[in-house]
Amino acid sequence: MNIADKNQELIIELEQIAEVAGFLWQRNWAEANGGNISVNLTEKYRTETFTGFESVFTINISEDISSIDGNIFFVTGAGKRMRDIARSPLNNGLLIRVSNEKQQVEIIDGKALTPTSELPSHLIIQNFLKRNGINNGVVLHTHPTELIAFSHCDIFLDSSHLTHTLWSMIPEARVLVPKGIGIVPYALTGTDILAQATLKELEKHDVLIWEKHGVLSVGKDIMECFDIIDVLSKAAQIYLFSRSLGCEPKGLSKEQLKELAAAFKLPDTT
Ligand code: 2HA
Ligand code: ZN
Repeated sequence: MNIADKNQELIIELEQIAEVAGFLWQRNWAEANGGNISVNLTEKYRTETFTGFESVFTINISEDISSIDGNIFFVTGAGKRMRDIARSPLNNGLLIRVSNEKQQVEIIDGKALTPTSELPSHLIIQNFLKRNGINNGVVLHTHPTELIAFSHCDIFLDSSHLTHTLWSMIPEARVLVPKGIGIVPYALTGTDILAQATLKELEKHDVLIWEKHGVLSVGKDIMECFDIIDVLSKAAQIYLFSRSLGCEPKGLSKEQLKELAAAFKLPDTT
């Protein structure tokens, strides 16, 4: 049986995931198998459609993830392309159930795929989101060219400087990214070190740059997670275009940023 047949809410979520995967590819942020996605679908999945696990996949993470014990997720498959996920999410991603105690994920629907190489980061972050009251957590990781370029320049590896530079390029950046951008120092992809460093930054921010690698955003809605990266990418492009016109962009002034923060009732950190 196709697992989606009797799960209308699940189908809608999978369609949204597919749409965003297509955006990532169209934006040129998803070369080859770049990027990965997880979405907590526990509230959308109708357990009466469950017909048994296909297989299990052992995980090896130091963190306790008991907040998501028994939760059900869509995760992209290791080595799978966003452009293929856009066409067919369940042929290029998996439905999994987490077992904290057994240190494994049980595969509900996987077509013999392996979960994303960034599974440790995804599960630790999903556990953090759940603990903070977000039942339908989303973790979106992608490779936006301009933002990665910024992370190759020492001056922009300062979270406050990067945040203020990008906020000042376009008002929407200030409004859509009120907590600014965190920076995670370079660490090998797929490791617990990267996951732990990411978790630390998520205490303060909803969107992070993984130095010389990519961007990760979290939230409760996959479209919003995409929007946040999209607006930051636009801000980065404006900065670079101004520089290529031969000038250092003026940016919104401190007063203009303060005015925006007041108008949109944002925390005033300018
Ligand atoms: O899945 O982007 O970070 C490929 C990656 C790893
Ligand atoms: Zn990546």
